[in-house]
Amino acid sequence: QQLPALLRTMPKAELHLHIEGSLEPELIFRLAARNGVALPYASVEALRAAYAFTDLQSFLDIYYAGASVLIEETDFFEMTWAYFQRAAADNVVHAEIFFDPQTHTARGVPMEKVILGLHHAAERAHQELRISSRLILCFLRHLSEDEAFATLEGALPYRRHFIGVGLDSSERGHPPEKFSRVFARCRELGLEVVAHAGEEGPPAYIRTALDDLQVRRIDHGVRCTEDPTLVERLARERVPLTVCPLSNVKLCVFPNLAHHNLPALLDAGLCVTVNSDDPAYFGGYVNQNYLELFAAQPGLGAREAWQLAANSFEASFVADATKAAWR
Ligand code: ES4
Ligand code: ZN
Repeated sequence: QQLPALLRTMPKAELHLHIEGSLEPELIFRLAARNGVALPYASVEALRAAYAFTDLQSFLDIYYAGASVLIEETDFFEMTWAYFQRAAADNVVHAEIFFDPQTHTARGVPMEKVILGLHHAAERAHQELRISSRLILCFLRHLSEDEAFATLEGALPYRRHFIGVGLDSSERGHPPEKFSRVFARCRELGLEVVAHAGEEGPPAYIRTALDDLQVRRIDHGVRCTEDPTLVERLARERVPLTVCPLSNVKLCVFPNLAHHNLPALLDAGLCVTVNSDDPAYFGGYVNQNYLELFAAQPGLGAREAWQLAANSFEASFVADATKAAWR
């Protein structure tokens, strides 16, 4: 079996990973006990049994409940360090990691504990695992733009610890343009900008993410194929899509991996990448995404594997000089 070995061992970048989505049930229960947080689930098994999602919102409800056990800086550190060890096992050499500060600050956790916990894990991963990484602060789109501005304000003392901002949480009814002003401010500050769009939302949300937010990448974006003119634009402008195959199946965006449109996106000449999104909830880390997708799609082979890995580096926010050194 040469193809699985190639998928496992090829160096790759991961560009769409919510760190709170890497919290495994065992760690959730350990932190709940340590912090005295009550969980609405009796056991690890009962929690795992609840991971049967019907759409994005049914997942988010459980994801925010899981994140409620994170209180101290060391909790954020332990979660992030556990992710980096998994990433190293998957030959991830570079990771751009989303975090959702509002999920924590709303519970009274100081911004400093969130960001420094993540940052110290990233430093250790660089030293001990040789993984480079960057942090991307996500605004929760079901909250207001004013709350996003307040979150940005609270994070600016730690500006040097994150390279960009993103937009996540409930997509339908919360179009990108709701955040036009705060994204304009972020761009002025020199932050990279990305947004989830076209996961559950319509292709129109991908357009407004590009036009109104001026994003550099689209997270998910799989519904672009409903609008051929938009697909042409994404190809022409080489806007990367950070696609998450197992996530899309778990959230019922596609019925199974054999029906996933990633091959069509590649054929259309898009800069598609493969990522894990919320690996503790969706059935596996990045290599599992590659392995299951390639197993389900006979048209995907070594050529496409190399293309996807190359795309992951092309789409990353590291400087071009670093990209040249990777080659
Ligand atoms: C997310 Cl899969 C997904 N979509 C939107 N927001 C999210 N936050 C964490 N996972
Ligand atoms: Zn996501």
